[in-house]
Amino acid sequence: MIPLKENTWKGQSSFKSADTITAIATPSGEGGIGIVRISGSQSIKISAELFKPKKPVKEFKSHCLYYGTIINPLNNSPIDDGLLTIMKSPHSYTGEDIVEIHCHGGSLILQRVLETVLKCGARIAEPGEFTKRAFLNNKMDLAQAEAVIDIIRAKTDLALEAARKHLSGRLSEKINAAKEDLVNLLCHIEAELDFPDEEDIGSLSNIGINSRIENSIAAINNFLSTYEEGKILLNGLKAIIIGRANVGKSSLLNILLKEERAVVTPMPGTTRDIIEEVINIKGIPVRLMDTAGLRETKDAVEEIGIRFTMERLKKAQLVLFVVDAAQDDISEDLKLFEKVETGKKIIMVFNKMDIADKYSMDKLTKSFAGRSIVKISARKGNGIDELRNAIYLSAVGQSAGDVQDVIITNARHKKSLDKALDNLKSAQDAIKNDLSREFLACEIKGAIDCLGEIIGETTSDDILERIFSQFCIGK
Ligand SMILES: Nc1nc2c(ncn2[C@@H]2O[C@H](COP(=O)(O)OP(=O)(O)OP(=O)(O)O)[C@@H](O)[C@H]2O)c(=O)[nH]1
Ligand SMILES: [Mg+2]
Repeated sequence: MIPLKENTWKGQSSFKSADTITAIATPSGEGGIGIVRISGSQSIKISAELFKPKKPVKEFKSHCLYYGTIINPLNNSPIDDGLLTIMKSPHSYTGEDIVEIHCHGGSLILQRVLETVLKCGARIAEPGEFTKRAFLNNKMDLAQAEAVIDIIRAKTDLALEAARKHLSGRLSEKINAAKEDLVNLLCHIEAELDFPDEEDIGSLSNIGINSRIENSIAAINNFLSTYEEGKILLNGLKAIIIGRANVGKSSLLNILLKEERAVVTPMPGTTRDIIEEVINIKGIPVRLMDTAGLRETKDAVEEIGIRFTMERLKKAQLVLFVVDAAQDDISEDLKLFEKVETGKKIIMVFNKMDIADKYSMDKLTKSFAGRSIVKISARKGNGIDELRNAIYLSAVGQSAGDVQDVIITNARHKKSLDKALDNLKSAQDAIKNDLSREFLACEIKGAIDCLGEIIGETTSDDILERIFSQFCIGK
């Protein structure tokens, strides 16, 4: 039987560290309240030395707040008045005894409280060490621990919602379910290999195995299909405004921004450089790029601008392809569209609707039939809400603002899912080529390990180190 991997950090039983750690848990700068956090077996003993309440600290109930004076135990001089709460093991964030000292939120006062805690025997926590301890004490898995960073760093409502769902364990549940299906399949295959004569086990046909692998591939593809959307929720959407010269690209940027940011003139070739601005569409930051109109030109500066436009196009996630709806000849727009259409999401923006006639409109509509089309007048401001909505929908995809049950936002998770998919495809090849079931078992095991990496069961120690080092101190 091939053993499944397990990381060496995490033992089978509850993790114990000899050190009691401490850090300032609130951000630097001035604030009403600042918190110094202590975690570990000595935390209650340490707090009893420096906190002087009416009744002794050792009589404090867990999860209650007590008022007292924080003192320097060397000379009994007061440092600050404050509140203290104890969260006894295992019912705490780290699973260890945690003490939080709430004092006034000035950097000097917090520093003095921290120094006193250190003098009483704690050591300063490394970045992410509280969460690392929570992970090692099985209070949360790795995907949940990563969600803690995502919550702290969330810049949009939707990113926050996705991170909250990960922290609640929804992602881990789904990954575990996908993993469990493969573990069951592997057990059956290995039982057959180990006990070929045992009739009770029942033999699995190649077709049966293939269809179970197919189901797992579909489940993994389902996760992967949410990644593009997940990246946008986390980092915002890069949208590029593209079109022939003079179609109204800069006018569109200005009206979306609600300010006269880009120069607009009736002369084709006005914009030379890329103009980049961020707008907020229903909580999603959209980085809009206005570009040089694309046309044949002998002007060296304009030519450079056009080259920049094509380079930026590669990096954009959404193209707003602007067409002048009032013009009769759209042959150049069609040629340009062919160059731009590279599998990216495109919204066709028919501009200058205030002066467009039925003839030119019919021609345009027919040429771009089946595309997502929004009709606007950048000059009059018509159709802009519809365009904002279309941009928003292209960013949030099918969820239309309701964060799906599980959405992949983390590049590490995507990589593990990709690897699991490769393993399962190799397993299918092994069936197709009639290779021995050992090969098959090995590939399925590889896929199981990759899924285990996401929740931290099979993650290598250096990756664990790297993940927790991204945290801030005090979390
Ligand atoms: N009637 C009408 N005119 C418009 C509209 N939008 C833009 N224009 C005019 O079209 C001309 C070109 O507008 P721009 O926004 O500079 O066009 P552009 O695509 O950025 O042009 P380049 O930077 O040269 O590529 C200006 O005279 C605008 O006032 C519109 O909705 N209706
Ligand atoms: Mg322009």
